[in-house]
Amino acid sequence: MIAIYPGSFDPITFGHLDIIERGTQLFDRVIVAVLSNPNKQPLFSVEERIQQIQNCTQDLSGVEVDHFDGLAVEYAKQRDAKVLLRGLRVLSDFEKELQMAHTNQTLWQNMETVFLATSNEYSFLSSSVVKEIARFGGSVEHLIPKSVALEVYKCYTKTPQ
Ligand code: COD
Repeated sequence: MIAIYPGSFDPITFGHLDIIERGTQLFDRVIVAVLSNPNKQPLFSVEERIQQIQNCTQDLSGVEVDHFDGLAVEYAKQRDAKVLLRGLRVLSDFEKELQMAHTNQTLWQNMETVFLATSNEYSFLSSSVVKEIARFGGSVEHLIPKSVALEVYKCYTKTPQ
């Protein structure tokens, strides 16, 4: 079975990678799908994010990285996938994610959403937290892969330590 893991991944974090890795234990293929028309201005272009995710998942079998525009449900139909994979960290995630899952089911009744609970150590982690720390000159190498951290530092002109 194919699962789509849609998201912004701006940038990819160890929390995302944990969900992808665990997803590969459950599904034949996990398609990591980067949204390419976000409302907010991303730090990295879609191409940069795809490259970053590909580099970080190259040793995992059953992972594909792609991008999509518009509705996740339409993309899932195109890719012949009936599952959206999502991660849950805190109660506020649950409220937002449940609303999205219900909305998606009104758009396509076959669309199932599978939620994976975050691993404890990543329950606080988001791309926004990473950007906030880096913006103020802090280190983020414990939160995201080193190669991605170097690119994040470049955006904020931080010299790696
Ligand atoms: N641990 C576990 N899970 C995590 C962690 C962590 N530390 N960090 C993030 N996650 C999970 C998030 O909960 C989410 O499930 C997923 O990883 C991706 O997270 P982000 O932040 O990179 O991406 P989002 O949540 O901003 O992505 C939102 C979408 C792009 C998927 C959504 O807006 C979308 O589908 N847009 C297309 C339009 C559409 O179809 N909308 C829905 C119907 S209205």
